[in-house]
Amino acid sequence: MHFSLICISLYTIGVAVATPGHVRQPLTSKSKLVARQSMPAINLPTMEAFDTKEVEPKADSSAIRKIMRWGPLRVNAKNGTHTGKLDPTSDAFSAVLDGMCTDCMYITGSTYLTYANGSRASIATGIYNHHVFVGDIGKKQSPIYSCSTGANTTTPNPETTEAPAEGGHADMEGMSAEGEAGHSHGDRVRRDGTSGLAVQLLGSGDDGAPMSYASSQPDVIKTGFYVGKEEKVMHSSEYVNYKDYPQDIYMTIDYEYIPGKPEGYSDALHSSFTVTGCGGAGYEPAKNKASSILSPPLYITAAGTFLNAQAHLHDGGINVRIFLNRALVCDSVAEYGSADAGEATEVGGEAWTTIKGYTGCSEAISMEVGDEVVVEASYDPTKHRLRPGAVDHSMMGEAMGMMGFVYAIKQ
Ligand SMILES: *[C@@H]1O[C@H](CO)[C@@H](O)[C@H](O)[C@H]1NC(C)=O
Ligand SMILES: *[C@@H]1O[C@H](CO)[C@@H](O)[C@H](O)[C@H]1NC(C)=O
Ligand SMILES: *[C@@H]1O[C@H](CO)[C@@H](O)[C@H](O)[C@H]1NC(C)=O
Ligand SMILES: [Cu+2]
Repeated sequence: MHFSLICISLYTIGVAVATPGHVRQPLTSKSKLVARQSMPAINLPTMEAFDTKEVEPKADSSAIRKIMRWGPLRVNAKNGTHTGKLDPTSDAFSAVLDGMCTDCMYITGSTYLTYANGSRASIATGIYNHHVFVGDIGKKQSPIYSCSTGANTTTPNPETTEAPAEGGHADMEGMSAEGEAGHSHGDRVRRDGTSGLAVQLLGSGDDGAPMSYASSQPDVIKTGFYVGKEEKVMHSSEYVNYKDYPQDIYMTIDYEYIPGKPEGYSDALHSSFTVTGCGGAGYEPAKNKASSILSPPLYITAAGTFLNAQAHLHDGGINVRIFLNRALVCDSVAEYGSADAGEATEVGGEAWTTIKGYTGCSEAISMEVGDEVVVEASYDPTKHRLRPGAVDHSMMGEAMGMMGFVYAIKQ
């Protein structure tokens, strides 16, 4: 199981092609779709790689593995001025990443932060990786499921898009839906495959595990994310500096790919189901007792293979389960602890454990058009306290219950 679903991984990023300035994408009657961040693709600078190292592949022996870095990216002192949008204490960066392969099949990749000398920048050194989103500009996607409410999603990843706003800056005004201001996902923007949005390819947040398109059952299916020759790979990220001096860091991507469109591999993408169906992803769970909620039925609209599933919950969450035609097919359980040495485990004087990972479902599951999917998310704030809103810089106390997964549409 090498798949990480993180808040930002639920995004596609709106890269404005024909929509200058802040744009609120069209709302459907059943969904709260709110524009978030913008990034005119046209103005996105291209950043050359600082350095590149080729190392032995781990996930697929036929792949090429590279560790590439971009920077320096200056993250201002805690008491300095900031450009972040999803978190007002963070600094935001975005660029087309020169050197990332195109006309190639991405197998796996992780993103993390380093200093010039290669050592890690992390909470332990005063740097919080709010998120790194690595996207494919130009990738076309078709929807894979619709909501029973009648509003077909127009994206296989209906969770969120960051929609275009001026100068690559997110618009706080767009963040009020579902009460999750300051949190990096949950709202959704309609997209239609022709709008020039960036589709998520790789990425990570503070739980920084790799995102893998590689099937654990290569005899059943081989999967990867194909980036076309005319497409571009970009990043959009935010970091917080807890030190009172600026720090220069390097956005680092460790990834494996196979050049071209390798024989026998299916093109897969990252998507997610949420218990809120087609609405915003955030909701308020019961505060003083265990509770579960079920999504409305979702219906598969593109036959394919579901694999590498992993939950996304907030603290207090227990598990997310997927029922396919009423049968339990995946149960992804949160694992609590301290994610990292140096991670704050005390908030407002109270001990607090945080989700450090999840068990996942790597098995390839075939889904047919018309299949019914129901998502269930369980919270138990008596076992693990909900994430405190005001204290944590990035999250409100609200819950999310999502299952992220890789999906290879049958050709
Ligand atoms: C931030 O704090 C440091 C250390 O106290 C101080 O030297 C610096 O001038 C402060 N910067 C601003 C912009 O206030
Ligand atoms: C690497 O650079 C960072 C930031 O400048 C510094 O704090 C750290 O001590 C350096 N590590 C080594 C091994 O030189
Ligand atoms: C949603 O999509 C499915 C499959 O493409 C189609 O059969 C159905 O009519 C659509 N529903 C709406 C409300 O557009
Ligand atoms: Cu979340």
